[in-house]
Amino acid sequence: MADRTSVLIAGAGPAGLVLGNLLRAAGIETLILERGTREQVQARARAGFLGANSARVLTEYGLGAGMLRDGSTHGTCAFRDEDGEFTLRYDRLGRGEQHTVYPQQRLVSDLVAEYLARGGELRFGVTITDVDADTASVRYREDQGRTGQVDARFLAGCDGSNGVTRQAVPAPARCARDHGISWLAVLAEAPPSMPAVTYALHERGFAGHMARSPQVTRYYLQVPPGDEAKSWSDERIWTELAVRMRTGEFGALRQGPVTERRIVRLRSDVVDTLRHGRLFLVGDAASLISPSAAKGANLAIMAAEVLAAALVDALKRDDERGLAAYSRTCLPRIWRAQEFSHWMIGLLHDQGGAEPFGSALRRTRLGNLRESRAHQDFFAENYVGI
Ligand code: RFL
Repeated sequence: MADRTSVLIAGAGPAGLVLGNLLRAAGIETLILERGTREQVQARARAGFLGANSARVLTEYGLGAGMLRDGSTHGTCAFRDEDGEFTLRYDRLGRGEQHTVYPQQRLVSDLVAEYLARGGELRFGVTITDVDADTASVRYREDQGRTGQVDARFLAGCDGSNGVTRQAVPAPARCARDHGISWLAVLAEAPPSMPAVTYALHERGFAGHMARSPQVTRYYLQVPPGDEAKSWSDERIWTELAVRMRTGEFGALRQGPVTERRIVRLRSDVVDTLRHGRLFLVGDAASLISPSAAKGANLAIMAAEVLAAALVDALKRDDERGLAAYSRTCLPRIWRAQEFSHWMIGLLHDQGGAEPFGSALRRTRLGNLRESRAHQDFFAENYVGI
């Protein structure tokens, strides 16, 4: 016999866990099915930069204790290129907002604990294999091999960009771009080397520096498409970072062991209707966004809040207007983040001598950001906001 619940949530990432917590706070019955183990989910180091809206949602719904205790606020970023370095105090530009830096794995651990404390049901090691958006039912397979079915009133697809729920959406409803750029994403057990997020533009390719905690720093290196992470030894990473970060001019990096290295292809896509029958897509399942502007987890939290309010109205007050408007409410915000993320890709990468026109445009965009208050306000508003 099938299990029953009010809202079946596929996936225990930021999207599924924020949604689950908000629904539990309203007393709604939920079940989260998650493919990974609890340890795997709580160890997945990805995002770190939470925008102002994310910090508000987490704080307002009682999910922000860890973030407020151990996170740090950032309101400055720096750009380096052949013309030197300049710093933007984005917390004094645009809407005057700042980031809170709190590693995603810490946030996910907090959200799992709080969801369980709120009486939410969460099964790890369970892979959803089939989704029926019209009847709101899923079939699953447990790691031990047992299979089963859950029937729900509503389904929330929070299973990421490679999940199964977005496959229940017809193929033509997707809009995608591969930017043809790859990054080596590195986590190093080394304190941050600079007080701010630093974007280094260099003829050898982009390099980025982002604090994650007082002991851990994320670095990015643009690498040729098709490159493999295993060809980047610790030594090669630090040598290349030193060149692109122009350490001779700006000071050495604080080095430490590299604990994670992986290739990230810069790709973006948007599913153009986030509702199909009784299925609602949230987070990366709704829209994959390149990490160039650190928006993915922030979009996930934004949509989770919108969907939670709509589901509460539907289930408690029999009012489905919020559900009917879900796509309309979220898509403009998703596209705005996509547009800015794409703008950042243009700012951070060029092909040097191979494409001099593009290179000159890139330098001009950076020059505008260096000199024009209007460009700086545009940057600040989009960088922290959604
Ligand atoms: P997630 O986090 O991918 O979670 C989906 C969950 O669904 C599970 N799952 C399934 N469960 C059951 N059955 C199935 N068939 C399933 N298929 C999948 C998975 O195991 C997983 O647990 O999606 P969610 O919740 O939408 O959250 C999205 C964010 O994780 C993502 O957008 C961000 O990490 C993106 N991102 C960043 N976002 C920011 O806002 N700020 C940042 O600073 C930032 N830095 C980053 C990033 C992403 C990165 N990578 C690796 C692409 C840095 C990097 C390097």
